[in-house]
Amino acid sequence: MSAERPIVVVTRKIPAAVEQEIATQFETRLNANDTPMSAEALEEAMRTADVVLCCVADKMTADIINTPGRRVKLLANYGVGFNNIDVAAAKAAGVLVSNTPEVLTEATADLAMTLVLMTARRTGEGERHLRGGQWTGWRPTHMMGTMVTGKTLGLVGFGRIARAVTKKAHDGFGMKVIFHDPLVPNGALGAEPRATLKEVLEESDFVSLHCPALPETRHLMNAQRLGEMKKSGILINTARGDVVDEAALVAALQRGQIAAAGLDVYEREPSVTSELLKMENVVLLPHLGSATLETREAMGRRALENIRLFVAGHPLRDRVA
Ligand code: 8YV
Repeated sequence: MSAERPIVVVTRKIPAAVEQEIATQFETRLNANDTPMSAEALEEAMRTADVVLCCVADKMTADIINTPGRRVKLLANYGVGFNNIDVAAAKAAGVLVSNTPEVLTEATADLAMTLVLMTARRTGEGERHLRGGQWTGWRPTHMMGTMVTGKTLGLVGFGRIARAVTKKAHDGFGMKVIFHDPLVPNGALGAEPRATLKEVLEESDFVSLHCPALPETRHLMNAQRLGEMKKSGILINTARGDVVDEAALVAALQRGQIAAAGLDVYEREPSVTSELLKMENVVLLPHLGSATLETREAMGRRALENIRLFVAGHPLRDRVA
C-alpha cells in the first residue's frame, strides 16, 4: 500500500455519521447522490482505489474483479450476505472480501417476525382496505386472520438470525420452533432439530428461510418443496430471493397449495414477479431486513473495522474470501 492515505470508494450513500468516520481516516470517495454505480464506474474504482465498500446491489462480477490494472485489494461488503460478489474470482485474484455479520442479526430477525405477524393478521390487506375507503365498519367475521401465538414456526437454516428469531418467537410468542440445518444437528434456545427439510415443511404453520444464497440453496423452495408445506402454511423470506423459485411460489399461491407469503427479498431485485403484486395474501417489503439507523450505522462501522485492520496489515475480523 503506497505511503499516501489509502483510497476507499463507498459505492452507495450510507449513514452520514459513518461516512464522516471513514473520510477522517481514509481518502474517501462517497456517492453523494446515491445513484447505483455502473459496471464502468465499478471498474474505475477497481483500478484507482485500495478498497471498495460495496453493497448487496453492486454486482462484483469476475469481469469487474479482474479489471486490467486492478489496484483494489479488499472488497468490504456492507451486509452479511455476499452473493453479490464472485468470491471465487476474488480468491483467485488475491482480493480479500469481508462482510458485516452479527450487527444486523436482531434487526433482520425483527423483520422476519414482522412478516409472520403481517401475513397471519393480514395487516397489509387491512391497511389497503381502510386507506382505499372500503371499510364499512367492524363486523364479526371481517378479515379474520390466523393466530401466531402457540403456532409452529419452522426455520430453514439455524444460524445467527434464525436463532434470534427463535428467541422472539419461542419466548415472545410461545411458538413451537423447529428447524432443519444440515450443519446443526442439535437444538438450542428451545428450538428442536428435524433431520429433514421435508419434516419441517410438513409440520410448520410458518416456514421462515434463513440460509445463504449458494448454488446448493438456489430454488431450495421449488414446486415440490412448496407442495410439502401445509395448505394453511405461510412462507417467510428475509434471506435471499434466489432461495425461492418465485414462479413456483406464484403457482402454489394461485392453487391454494399454501395460504400466504411474506417476502423481503426477490430473485431479480428490485423487480418482483407481477402476479405477486396483485395478491392480497402476500406481504411484499423492499429488502428492509437491516433497515434501521442503528443497524446501518453499525454495519458501516463493522465494514470500517475490517478496512482499518486490512490497512494496518492485520487479519480481517470478518473475512469471507
Ligand atoms: C443489507 C442484507 O441491507 O446484510 C444483508 O445480507 O441483505 C441486508 O442486511 C444489504 O445486504 C445491504 O448491502
